[in-house]
Amino acid sequence: MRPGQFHCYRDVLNDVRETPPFKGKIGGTGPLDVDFKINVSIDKIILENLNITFGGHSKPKNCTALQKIAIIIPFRNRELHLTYWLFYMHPFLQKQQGDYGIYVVEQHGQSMFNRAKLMNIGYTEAVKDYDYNCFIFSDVDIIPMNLKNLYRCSKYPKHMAHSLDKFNFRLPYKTLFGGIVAFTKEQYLNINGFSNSFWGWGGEDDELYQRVVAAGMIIERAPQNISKAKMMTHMRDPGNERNQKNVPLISKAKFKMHEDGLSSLEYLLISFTRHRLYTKITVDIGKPDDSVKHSLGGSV
Ligand code: UDH
Ligand code: MN
Repeated sequence: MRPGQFHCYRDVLNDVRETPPFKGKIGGTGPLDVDFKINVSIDKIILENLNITFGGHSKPKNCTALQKIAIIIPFRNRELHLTYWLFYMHPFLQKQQGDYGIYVVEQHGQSMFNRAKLMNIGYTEAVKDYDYNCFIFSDVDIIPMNLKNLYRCSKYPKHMAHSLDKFNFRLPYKTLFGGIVAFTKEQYLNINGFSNSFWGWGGEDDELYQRVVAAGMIIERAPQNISKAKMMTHMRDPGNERNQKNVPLISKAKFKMHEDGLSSLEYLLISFTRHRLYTKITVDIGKPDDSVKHSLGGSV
């Protein structure tokens, strides 16, 4: 911290819930009007966020942030959703005095989507890029509706998408841990990240919850009234069909977590490009059979 600088307001690692809501000049308070019908364009967002440096980084000017936050977004073919996300989230994160960078991890090709593996890749690439200590893994289509919903890490892994318009702002089941989750570096390493074995839609978030529990942690959720968020409505994407075969993997988390995750992550980096509003990481992650081949010890 430079002499004369102060820690940012509301930014004490492990204790974000204790601090009071924003006051005075630091951004706004309370609800945001999130609307997915308005016109948005990348050029307009750039003009409205001139403080952002290439790769989609920003840090507060008048204080030193304790948390350095990498936001990891799994991605394929959702350009419009990403544009809305950037439109709402850059101002949001700056108002929250975030020292943050945005990483959009794009799965190359047509093979079955693997959201969880993209998260692990985002983590792995982000730690090489900057001294991050907090990782927020977010779907591209969910926008918080209240500035008090802090994009920060906490004492325990934090679930940040428990109050979605899609579910009438209620938690559909207690162990839901999808959409947006926040982990400190330590917490994420502690569970060896996500499983790499979930291809297609579903289950990887439930398995992540099991890892957290198996590692002796609990999950945190901010109060429901400040955690409201909107999800853009969409159809299921081609190449991300529901995979019923994933279900049995969930209960095995406890036994598999140390061999399936960050420690076993394999991918081919196709490109790492700093765009004006985000860093795009395009990767070839293989296809479901590849991992079977590996576990059988090479070529089959
Ligand atoms: N994602 C992509 N591209 C894809 C698939 C998924 O970018 O082709 C990413 C994106 O960040 C998305 C996230 O993965 O927000 C999760 O996928 P999802 O949004 O499809 O998951 P969700 O649970 O949708 O929201 C389930 C299917 C909705 C069917 C609704 C029918 N009424
Ligand atoms: Mn969605």
